[in-house]
Amino acid sequence: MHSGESKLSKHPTKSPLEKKRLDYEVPVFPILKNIQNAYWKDEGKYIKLLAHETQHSPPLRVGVMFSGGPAAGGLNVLWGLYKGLKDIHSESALIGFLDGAGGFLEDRQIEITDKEIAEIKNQGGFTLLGTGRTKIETEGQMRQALEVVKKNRLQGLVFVGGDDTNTNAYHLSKYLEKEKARCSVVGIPKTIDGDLKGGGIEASFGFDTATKTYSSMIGNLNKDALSAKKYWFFVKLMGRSASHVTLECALQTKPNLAFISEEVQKKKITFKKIVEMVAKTVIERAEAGKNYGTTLIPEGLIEACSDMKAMIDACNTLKKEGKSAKDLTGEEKELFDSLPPAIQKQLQKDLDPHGNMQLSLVSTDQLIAEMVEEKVKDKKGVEFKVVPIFYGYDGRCALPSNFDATYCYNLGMIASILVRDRKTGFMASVKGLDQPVGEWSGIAIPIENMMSQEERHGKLKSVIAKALVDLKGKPFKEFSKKRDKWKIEDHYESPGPIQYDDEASIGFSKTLTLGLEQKKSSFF
Ligand code: FBP
Repeated sequence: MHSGESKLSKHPTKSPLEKKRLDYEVPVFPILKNIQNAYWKDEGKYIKLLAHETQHSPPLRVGVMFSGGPAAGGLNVLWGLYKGLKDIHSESALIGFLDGAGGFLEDRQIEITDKEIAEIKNQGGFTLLGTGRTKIETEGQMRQALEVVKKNRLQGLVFVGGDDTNTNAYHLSKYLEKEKARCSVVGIPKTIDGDLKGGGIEASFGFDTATKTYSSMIGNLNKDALSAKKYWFFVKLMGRSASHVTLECALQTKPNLAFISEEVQKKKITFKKIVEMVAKTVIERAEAGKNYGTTLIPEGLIEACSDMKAMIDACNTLKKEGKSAKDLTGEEKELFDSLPPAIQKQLQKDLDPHGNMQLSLVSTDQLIAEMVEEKVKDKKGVEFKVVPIFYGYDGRCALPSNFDATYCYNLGMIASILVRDRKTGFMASVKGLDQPVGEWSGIAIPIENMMSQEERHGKLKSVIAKALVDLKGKPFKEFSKKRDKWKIEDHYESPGPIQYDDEASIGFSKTLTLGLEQKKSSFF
């Protein structure tokens, strides 16, 4: 057994606020206060925790790993899982695999004990274990996984990740079942992008903290725009496929412009048209004496534009064939050649492990800025000075909001009960997130129910589809009703930094997206 050195020891210091956050007592919903009384009731589409008579369980050995981009609250999943396992039996053990599935397959691990837990409570990042984007997909990787499970005598394996991770967790659960490994595989819904939801998952963790962090900074930019009155702030926001982050930040801060990739794609808006739309607003605001403003741009926007998408797809295909953008032809070549050299370079970077272009590394903010500048430079009265900004990595590892800290701790505890009761292929979830914690219910969703068929690498595969912004949903409707007013008039709002103390009001506030979505009647 390889054992990894705890990464914590390399970061022994904490700021006063980080120290204070160690003492934040996370509330749990009532059933978790006495975990030994909890049992699962089948509700058809999901199973629900209810209280019953006490059950005793032998000690459990459980492995856990993070996967994909970090998201605030992940360390509280470890804390909740550890607490749940110890409540089930004081001799239970939690093994943390290092650097994601890559470290798991190589059996690089640490045992998580009271010492580690004392340091990670309510802290930001995935620091204790690290994370990675290795996937467990092939037959060979499944076999390797089985060996690690057997070697460590694991009764449970908890995957903290997004749609892809949970998809693979499901396939692994089936494989382990087939091999009679008696190890439960459980998923925890994580991603700041907010695109793992639906089917009983109300929100992925990390979205709350990330959007509050970005909105706080966008709010500051709004006030700067209105004070100095000389800059346009073009803010690119993370969210590769879905624009939930941009939509939430727009609702929180009321910028002059915000694009939603799903709408752009549906209306088949070209990149050229986007540039024209921004230029038009810049000119109209200049006519109103306002040579300043804020614009929000989702990371996935360039892929949502039909012309850019065709060019990016052509670049990806060439890359997979060992060729380069020099080999582009026709309209794709024309578009590629019209882009600034810095952007051309970014578009030619290596693909990510999913075979996608790394959009977080493409400066769409800069690109739109340069193209708009070209369009408005000779217009009378327009003084266009633009500051391109990217908010993404800045919000993934923030100190978790009270909401994420609490949600994650509760999710970790729910996962421990799933393992105890040998439930495999389930994702832990909480129902009633828009309600006070005392009214939350612990549920678990069979991952199989979330699966649909998608073409991956030319073959049909069962996967969890990403939850994109619903253009008929309340959050988008609210935005589209108000956005025209925000364009020329200044309705800027500044939500300020995340609050930790004012528990009753601001401290436990949820995202506007969650509030608006939960107003709808049906849960599924
Ligand atoms: P996950 O889906 O893994 O949570 O990651 C989401 C994300 O934050 C995207 O918005 C972004 O495209 C991606 O991570 C970039 O990640 P990295 O540069 O760390 O690979």
